[in-house]
Amino acid sequence: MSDYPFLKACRGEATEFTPVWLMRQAGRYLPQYMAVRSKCTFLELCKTPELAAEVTIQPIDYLGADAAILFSDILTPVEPMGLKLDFVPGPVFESPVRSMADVDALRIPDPEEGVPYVMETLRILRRAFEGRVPLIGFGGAPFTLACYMVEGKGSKDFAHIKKMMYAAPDVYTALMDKITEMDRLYLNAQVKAGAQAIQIFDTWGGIVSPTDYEKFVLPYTKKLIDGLDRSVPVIHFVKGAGTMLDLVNRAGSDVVGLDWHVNLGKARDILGPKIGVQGNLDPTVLYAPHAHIEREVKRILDENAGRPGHIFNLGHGILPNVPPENAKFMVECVHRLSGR
Ligand code: 1CP
Repeated sequence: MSDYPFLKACRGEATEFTPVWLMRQAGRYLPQYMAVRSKCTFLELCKTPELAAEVTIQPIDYLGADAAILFSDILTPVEPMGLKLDFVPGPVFESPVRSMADVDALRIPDPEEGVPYVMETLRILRRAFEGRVPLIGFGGAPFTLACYMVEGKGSKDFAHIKKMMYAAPDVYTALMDKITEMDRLYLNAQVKAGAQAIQIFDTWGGIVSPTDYEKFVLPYTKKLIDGLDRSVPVIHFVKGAGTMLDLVNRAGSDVVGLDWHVNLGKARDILGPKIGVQGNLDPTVLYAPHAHIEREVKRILDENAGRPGHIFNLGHGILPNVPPENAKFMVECVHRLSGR
């Protein structure tokens, strides 16, 4: 089933309409999700394949999105490395990684043993979706995973990870090497379990200067992508990287994710005709009246100007309290306005 519009667009082939899905399309804005989530914790949900599969399917049924994304978190595979993880609701590591001894203590488990529930969820989903929508697996980019592992939680200034980068480069390098290897095994195991595309989320890749991105972030993402099973397309999303798309492109993905700080047409000119793009609607637009949502969808489609290799998406995850019907209307607009 390689002729799903989403997969064709990933490969740069022409499609009858522009495929669309939403980052974080399963989640708190959907009452169906809250009904399942009210009976267990977020981690229990991720670790129970039948429930994780159920909430993955919800936005496909409701929104009519053209691709499904595994329900999990970028941090689930970090827990079996030996770091106790909690969500409150953002992720928290009890003992952050700060020294070489901390790095040495991290394990690189076989994904089928470390995160069997992720692999089982993918197998259930592949059976459930066959002939309907393709299934996206995902992971965090090494740098974004390192941000959480070193800070211990989200951060505004990321002082701990930057301090490690600048003042203890040997510790930073050892940590990044270990995370990159874990990620490579994890994502390849997802492909083996049924993922038909892989998305790499580098949510914090844009917090460093272009010079530091090239030195401290890019080499690891590139090494990761070079080591992936390329029988499936790879999407690489770096938030806040609009000024360094040439560097992001060097990591070697098939598709580059775009946030909303960059003009899609200009981004495509920088990336070149062989690279697909995914994005780039400002997520807050889903709070706007329908007429405004429709104008913004049209503007982005116009910026793409019919070039093949465009996947419509938000520029970052869907926000809480978005009216579900606005998300559904957005998907409808993309299909209606791009139909050719
Ligand atoms: O209580 C709850 O229900 C938990 C909320 C929640 C959910 C629904 C978290 C905690 N993670 C998720 C699911 C999730 N996370 C998906 C699901 C698949 C989908 O429908 O798209 C995905 C792809 C992620 C990936 C993820 N987690 C990223 C990368 C993408 C992004 O949004 O930037 C990041 C940075 C995380 C960390 C994380 N997990 C949860 C929260 C609230 C956060 C963000 C914390 C922060 O801002 O630092």
